[in-house]
Amino acid sequence: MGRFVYAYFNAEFPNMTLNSDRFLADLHRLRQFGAAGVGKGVQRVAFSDADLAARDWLAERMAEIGLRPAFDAMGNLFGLSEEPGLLLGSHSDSQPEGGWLDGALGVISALEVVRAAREAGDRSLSLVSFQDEEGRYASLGGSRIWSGGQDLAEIDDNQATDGQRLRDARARLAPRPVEVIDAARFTGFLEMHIEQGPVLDQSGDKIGVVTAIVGFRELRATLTGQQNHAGTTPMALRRDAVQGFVAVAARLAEELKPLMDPATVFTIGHLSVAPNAASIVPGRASFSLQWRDADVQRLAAMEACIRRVLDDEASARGLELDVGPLESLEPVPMDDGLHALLKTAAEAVVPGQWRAMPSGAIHDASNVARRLPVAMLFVPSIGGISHDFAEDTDEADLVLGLQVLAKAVALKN
Ligand code: HGY
Ligand code: MN
Ligand code: MN
Repeated sequence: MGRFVYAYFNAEFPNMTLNSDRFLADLHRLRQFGAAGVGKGVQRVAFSDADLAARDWLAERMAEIGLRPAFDAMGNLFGLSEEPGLLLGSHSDSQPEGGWLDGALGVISALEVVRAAREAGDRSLSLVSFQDEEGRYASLGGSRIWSGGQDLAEIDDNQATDGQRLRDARARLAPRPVEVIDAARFTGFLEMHIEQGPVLDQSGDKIGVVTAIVGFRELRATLTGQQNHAGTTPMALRRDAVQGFVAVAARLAEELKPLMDPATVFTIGHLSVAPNAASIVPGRASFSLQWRDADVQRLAAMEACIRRVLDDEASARGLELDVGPLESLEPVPMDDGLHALLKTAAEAVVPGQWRAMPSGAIHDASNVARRLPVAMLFVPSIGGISHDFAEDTDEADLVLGLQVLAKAVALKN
């Protein structure tokens, strides 16, 4: 696969040469930071050694092309241009068992487009790698704080599942200087991402132009009973936290159904049992409850059902119930103007092989939309797999996505 030339649509920057070899080489280089498992998996959770090393590498790439690398207090890394203009990017942290493209594709495609644009003389494009999009401390944490969705002080004591607090993780940024990055310097945000679902893979379409990003709700709950001997404690006297969890999970599987439509999702993805020993009646069960939909009424109805079932089962079993703060993101429509640019660009690059579609995953664009017009495009995920070491996309499809992104930038500029 070799270079191809991409023409800007304005006389000022006659030709932009995207280099697909360079783009793919950078993607594979980023994958090395936290490379794990078989194939192309990564473990690059927010503020880990691998994550910080990857950010330092990205900062060097940004400086190399004349951008000013700048961290903010949440560890978001920006590559700032001399002139106002579009912001391109995504995130470079990963899930605990993640794929090589989730977030990374958006950052590296942005790097290639900005680099090629600067080589053609355009100094208006900036790029960003947001921090903690994967919610190790707070879902979409970096872009949430940057966009003013919450104050840093509200989440600084949040703990990762290993107990580390965000404030202690952020301390690992030192001695890197941090600064406030003003959204006013940007005119809009474009994010390329893998679909992370089956739609493009099954349809054979090459590009998804996102119409809207779903709404998101998450609660963390803990049921506390009585830890005791598994042999001598009669069943009738037990206050077993795991049995309480099992009852909650079983009831929600039934009672949420009538509230959901085919696109609604509900996930219990995290469960920890204490003390987690075969001969001890478990005293504590902590778990996550996460649900997503495009309709806020439906999200609210599901929340009411979840809270009711938690209360019912805790009191029926004499268990203490602690429920953490609700994490929420409202459904976000894409900016009409930028969305139209992406559709025009997709039709130019892959005529008839693209579709407009909603995003079932949440993305940094959900937060950035508080401050800027945003739009997103997807490339296919093989087998619809993501948040797994096996996540992958054909390199030819990655390059098509890069072309569409560059085309949209050319149309915008
Ligand atoms: O969960 C999400 O949708 C995103 O991949 N963090
Ligand atoms: Mn992502
Ligand atoms: Mn993800």
